[in-house]
Amino acid sequence: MEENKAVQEPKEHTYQASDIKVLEGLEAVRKRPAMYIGSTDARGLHHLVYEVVDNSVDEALAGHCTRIDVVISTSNAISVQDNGRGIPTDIHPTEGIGTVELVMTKLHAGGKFNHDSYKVSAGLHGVGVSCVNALSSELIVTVSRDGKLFEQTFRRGAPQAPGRNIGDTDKLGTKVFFQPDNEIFSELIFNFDTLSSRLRELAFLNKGLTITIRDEREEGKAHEFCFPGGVSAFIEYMDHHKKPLMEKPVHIIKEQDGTPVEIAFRYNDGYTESLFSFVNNVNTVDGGTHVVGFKSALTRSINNKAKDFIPKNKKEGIDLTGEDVREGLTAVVSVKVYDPQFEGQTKHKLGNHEVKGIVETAVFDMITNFFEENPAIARKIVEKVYNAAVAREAARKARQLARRKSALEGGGLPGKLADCSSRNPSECELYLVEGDSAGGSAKQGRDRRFQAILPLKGKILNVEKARMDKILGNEEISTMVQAIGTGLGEESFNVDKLRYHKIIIMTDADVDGSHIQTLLLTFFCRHMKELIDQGVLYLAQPPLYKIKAGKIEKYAFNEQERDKILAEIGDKKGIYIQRYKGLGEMNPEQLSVTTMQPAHRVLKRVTMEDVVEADQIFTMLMGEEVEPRRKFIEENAYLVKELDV
Ligand code: 28F
Repeated sequence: MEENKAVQEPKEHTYQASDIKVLEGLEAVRKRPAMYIGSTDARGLHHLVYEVVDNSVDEALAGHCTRIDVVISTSNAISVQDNGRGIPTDIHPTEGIGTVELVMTKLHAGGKFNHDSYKVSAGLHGVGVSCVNALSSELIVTVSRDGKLFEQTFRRGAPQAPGRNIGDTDKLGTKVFFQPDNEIFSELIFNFDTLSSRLRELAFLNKGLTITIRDEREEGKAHEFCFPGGVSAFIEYMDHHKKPLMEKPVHIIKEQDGTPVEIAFRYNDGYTESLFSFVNNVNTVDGGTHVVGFKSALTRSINNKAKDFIPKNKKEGIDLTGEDVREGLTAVVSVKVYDPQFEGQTKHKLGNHEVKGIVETAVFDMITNFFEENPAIARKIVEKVYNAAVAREAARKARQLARRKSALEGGGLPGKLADCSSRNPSECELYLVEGDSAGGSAKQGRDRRFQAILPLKGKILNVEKARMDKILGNEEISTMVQAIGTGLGEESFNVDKLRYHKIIIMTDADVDGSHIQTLLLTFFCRHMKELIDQGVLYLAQPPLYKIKAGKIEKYAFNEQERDKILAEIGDKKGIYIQRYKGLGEMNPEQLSVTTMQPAHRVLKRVTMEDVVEADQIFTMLMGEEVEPRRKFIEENAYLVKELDV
């Protein structure tokens, strides 16, 4: 056949049994992509990049790759390049197809023999780069190895031809270019910051590995990460808004019984605990045995040390609990496990029992040594923990007193709570309403069968800067905690006692309202994070505008909706637009219809998508340091359209 200059016809490719199996495998991925990458929205799209990068990180873990470069192209295609050994380009001895094709088309080929790499087999991670291939309209692998440049192209996972040498090179490494398939993904635009923050995390977790990202869609937009300090640098990054109690984080790097353990922690003068944990570089948001091991070793070693610094009589009856030793602590726990077993509905909790003991042993020894070598720091930590314990005891007594007091006054529920009649938590909702006037309207506009109202007067305490005893001493917070029913603090928080399966924050759409909203979110994030994880917490979305024209009366929740309604109405006479400054401007009926009735209202669920970022933002906005807050406001002020003055 005359060779067609325009398109290189694919050479005849004799399909073997294994090919059919491979195509069936990739077909399965294309049929139900969410089963493999979780979703086909922005999260799933970005997960493609992490799958490819994980293979390069694996090559770095094996000690052969020192650099990974990621590029976002103008067409939102991604290329990832590493300087590892390069995927072998021979014909695989047992599979009878090229090794490159094997890695790119076989599910769970995993890029390496699993017994010698820390591939994560559970959860969304480790489905293998073959899924990326199946979900890409085009994917090109280029391998530099044995002096040759080898390339193979795939379309929606199917090889277009056997791979072939296209030139010579003196480099080593693997490059994967892929264009996500617009037939699969609802979102096709990559977010630079999302990718950058995960790449930064990987650079912290793999000390010394250089990872770069460049965005060809925006000239000069690029980041480069390399942290010889590893997780210790991670602590300094997360804590840079906080005042440290000690100069350098405690950094533990140990291979305990064949399990690499890397831990860093540092105390600051605040009261909140920020603990992040990883298994094979995957963020275990719900902790697990590695975290339990770290916590028990830390508690034990500090209690041991306390005997040296706290006089017997002062120590009487005050034992330092896990909560006390973690006040003001920022820590990162990272372990590498061959066969990680994940638990929990989100697969973000490590279940391997043996890891608890491994981490506990590694940490206890190292902390005890550290305290021996740094008595001044040990003393500072013990004193801080002891004061936390004393404050906790005081808070416990305050709670007991309050409980006794409210018991004496009859009924454990706060007077200000307008409770609902239903006793079935799963259908009940609690509205936390800013101000008594809106509270009044909400009480009148609610469905009293399943909607409870708790008016909050003015600003609640900024818990970012407060210790537990002050938190519980705050009237607004203790009222809210009593209404919610779960109790507070590690010792007594019990999600089974939750009285409402929806907690809805309803504040004015002005500066004060958003301040109260942020204070409430800080409180829930710091002290009732499980409610956020369980998807219980929501933000009410009151309307911003009311548009009247004759008999027409419509509500708009943002400028776009307002303009759309105005366009629909056209240029009739007598159009009346009201911009709501606060909930109090609506009568109960309006508030009910626009913001409270399930049939009409819009609720925004609060999620802890990226705990590191969230932690940063809360610390910066609510913490002690003024400078970072000023900088943040300066940098983001342009986002504020209509500043209420
Ligand atoms: C941009 C994405 O995928 N890098 C990779 C390697 C290196 C080896 C390898 C990969 C098939 C089953 C062995 C090289 N030399 N970057 C990447 N780098 N896969 S993926 O081997 C896969 C073979 O197991 C490699 C010696 N051993 C392994």
